[in-house]
Amino acid sequence: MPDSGPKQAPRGVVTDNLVSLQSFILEEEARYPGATGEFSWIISAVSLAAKIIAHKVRHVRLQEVLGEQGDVNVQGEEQLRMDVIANEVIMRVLGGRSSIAVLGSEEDEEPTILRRGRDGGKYCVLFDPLDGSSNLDTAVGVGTIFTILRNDPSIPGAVETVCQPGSKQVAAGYVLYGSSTIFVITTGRGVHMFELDASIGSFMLVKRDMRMPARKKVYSVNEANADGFPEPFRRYLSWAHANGYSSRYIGSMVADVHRTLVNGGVFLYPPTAKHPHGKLRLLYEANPMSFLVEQAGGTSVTADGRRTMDIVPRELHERVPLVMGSRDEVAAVLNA
Ligand code: P6P
Repeated sequence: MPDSGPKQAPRGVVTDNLVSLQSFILEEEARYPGATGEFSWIISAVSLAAKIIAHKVRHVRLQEVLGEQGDVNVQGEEQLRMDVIANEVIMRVLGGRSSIAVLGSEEDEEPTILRRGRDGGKYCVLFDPLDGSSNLDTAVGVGTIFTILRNDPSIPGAVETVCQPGSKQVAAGYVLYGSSTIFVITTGRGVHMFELDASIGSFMLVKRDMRMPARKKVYSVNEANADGFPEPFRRYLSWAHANGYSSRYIGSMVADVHRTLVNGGVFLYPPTAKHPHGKLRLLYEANPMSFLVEQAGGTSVTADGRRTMDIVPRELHERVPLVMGSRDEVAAVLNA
């Protein structure tokens, strides 16, 4: 009798197993015999920070942490109390992980050196602690974006160490504090989505190997800036209007990119009059999102069509114009 294909599990054996983020990362780690568990510890720390931030985000009014901090951050933006709180949570949780050499945050002008390579600092972690936080007062989804790079002990300066092209990322992901708390991550082997089950305090796997549709007639851009877009982007918008596209824009990158990752479409932040080099930051916004988008079958380029993850950063807070999303939709922007 020829093999009838995959063996059916014996009766009574559950096959759609419950997998937590913790067990998923350990499962991934087991694929690498030489793995020391240090990388898994970092993901575990990001997960812990995300749970703490999620709780605070969901009670900003009751805990009276809405509103401005009264300072301006390195970006020249009004710092919100929750920006500072989220930043401190991540710094305090990740700071305790012995395998981290450097931490870089959107909120801090300079990176923080925790330990040298010779003292065990194998990785660098960059993050935007609370992206889109200006939306908190209207209870719109906000997020945390992170990326993990290898530390190169031969490079003396912290900034030079973290200024690596996106293609060097070891892992990247985001947490969306939306109608549910979603953790999305890639370690270079596909994109996987987890949802926080607050009743047990665990992120549970809800989607392995997310794949973006190649096409979806949705574009996501702040059209109020259109007059300042370079001509090709204005041409694209006219083409999209004439070809039945819908527009979806939340103004919170994690929410806009998550929708694009799940449903397909294209997310753009072109050069504008106010931000001629784009508004989004290359190292801790564009690169991690580009890693996820590419791993899900999409593409991510800058305004001149270069692959985002090939750009060699020159500084920690470098900005870049961005076009990312479904493969054919990005091509439609570039060919407009
Ligand atoms: P605009 C939030 O401030 C942010 O950095 C991203 O989350 C978002 O995609 C973008 O800026 C929105 O910018 O100019 O459209 O308000």
